[in-house]
Amino acid sequence: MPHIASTPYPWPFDGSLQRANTALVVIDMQTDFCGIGGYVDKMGYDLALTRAPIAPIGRLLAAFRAKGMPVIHTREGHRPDLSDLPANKRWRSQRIGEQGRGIGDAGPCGRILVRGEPGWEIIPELAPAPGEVVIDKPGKGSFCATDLELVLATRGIRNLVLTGITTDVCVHTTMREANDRGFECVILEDATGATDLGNHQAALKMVTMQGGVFGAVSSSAAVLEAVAAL
Ligand code: C5J
Repeated sequence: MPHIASTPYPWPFDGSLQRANTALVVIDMQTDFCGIGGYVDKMGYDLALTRAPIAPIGRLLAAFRAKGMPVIHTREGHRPDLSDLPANKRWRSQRIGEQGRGIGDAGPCGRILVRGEPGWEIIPELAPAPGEVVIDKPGKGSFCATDLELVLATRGIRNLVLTGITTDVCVHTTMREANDRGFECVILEDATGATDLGNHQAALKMVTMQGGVFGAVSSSAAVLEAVAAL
């Protein structure tokens, strides 16, 4: 049975690793999270940490596309009228970096995390290919207020290979939401990144507790090897 080498168990749990039932999920690889002048940059965090997964994700995208396997991208962002931006989310975002400038406000890459603005776009290196699903989400998780679950059910996708940024926020929230819905998840240590290295490492460690409480942890190399054999 095909497996991906991972911790704390070979993934997926039952060896049902097939081209059709396994999707690469690329979370929030947007300029606002990893580009110069974007939200994370203006908050003062180290962009090298959130840019680290770009090359591994690029290799994974090429491999999944070559095998005709499903690829799903997500974007965090809000309507231009901010009607889907909770007041507390906006208020908190204005407390860090350039004081008073947070989600919805104008920045060097347009209005921060607002749909249609340059900073909200997925970075060109990892741009979705024609036909790939793009999920627009107002929250940290990819299932809240989106049609992701319906898309996965319609396509018969059960296994999710989770990549993107940030490990401890949107990737972790998505992994928890997916796990609770019965999806089999693996998170890739070198294809994710956080605004803080310690948080990245802690988020990965959390997954491995209790026999794999949310799924498993692996690497892009292990996934590439398994996908090549499918
Ligand atoms: C955050 C994300 N950290 N994509 N978003 O606000 O992780």
